[in-house]
Amino acid sequence: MTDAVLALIGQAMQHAGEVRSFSAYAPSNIALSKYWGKRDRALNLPLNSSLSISLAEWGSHTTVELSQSGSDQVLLDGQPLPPTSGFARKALAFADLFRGGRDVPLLISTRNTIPTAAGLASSASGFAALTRALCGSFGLDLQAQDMSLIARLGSGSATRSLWHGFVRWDKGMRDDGGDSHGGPLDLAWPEFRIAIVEVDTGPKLHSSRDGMNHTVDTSPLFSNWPEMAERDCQIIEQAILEKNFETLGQTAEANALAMHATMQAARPALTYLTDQSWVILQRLWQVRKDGLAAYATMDAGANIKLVFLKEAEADVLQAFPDARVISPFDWPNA
Ligand code: 2P0
Repeated sequence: MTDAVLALIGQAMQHAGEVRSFSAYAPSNIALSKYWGKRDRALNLPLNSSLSISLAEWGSHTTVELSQSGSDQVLLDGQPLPPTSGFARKALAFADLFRGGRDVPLLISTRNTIPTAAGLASSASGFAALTRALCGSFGLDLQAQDMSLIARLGSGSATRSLWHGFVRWDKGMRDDGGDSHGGPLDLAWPEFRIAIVEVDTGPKLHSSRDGMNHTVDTSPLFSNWPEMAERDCQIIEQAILEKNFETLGQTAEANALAMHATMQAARPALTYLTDQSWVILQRLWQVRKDGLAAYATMDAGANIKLVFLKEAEADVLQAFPDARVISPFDWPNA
């Protein structure tokens, strides 16, 4: 089986020029309908499609250039990283896709604009920005859809970070992954809001990658997940197109809770949610009973993300004073 991404890069390389300095930006994203479980672990091919909202100015700025020192260097937020660190190793291994065995020492510099306190993993924006920067640096003229395929090899969630606004990642059917990429939903919803309610910013005990593989391998509830998640993805896409916020919110919250239920049924059990996460969820359900139209979604971490519309913003902030609100469409190209 030929990896579709390597074929794509190989083809584009035939027209590439000299390596030059190139800077790029990509936003982070939060899935409203989750990616959880892979049909191919090497290519990050998912068992189900997913749909996300990009986080506008919360993301990664990355510059790729030739390293003047003659050896690879990776900087994160201005600090040089040891080449053996997890982030440096992953970034350089990813750059090898473009170097194709040639001796091209690179300086890769990434700056994240996601507030550290928000505790959001940045692999989605990190690999999407790195893909854009590497393509620019190596002179590859690729469409966003093709860059999405490449970013997927770095991290599944990066597949969705090549665009602003709502993005759907179609799981695709092909074994080589050539049809498993993101694509934007052609619709702006300026009133749409997402807020992060911080719970715990400490390092995770289990990476998402290990967590999802463990769930697929051991959870008796997982067999129900791919079909249900595919259906949720469709329902949420339709709700967005109709601007039906209630259906969107209800489905997104149920989808996230179902994903966490598959983990809890894993053997041994896995949970990213803490007591405090549940306290926030209970508070949300109480204020919703009192009429607040806000819904929750949770990822492979303890933080709670709330989705709501502009008209509910003041009430959300009253109930959750520490929430950090993002306006995903308040961005020049969103
Ligand atoms: C998502 N998550 O759809 C889901 C929901 C976490 C929970 O994508 O192994 O870091 O690199 O493909 O992308 C996080 O998983 O995993 C993730 P890999 P990734 O956003």
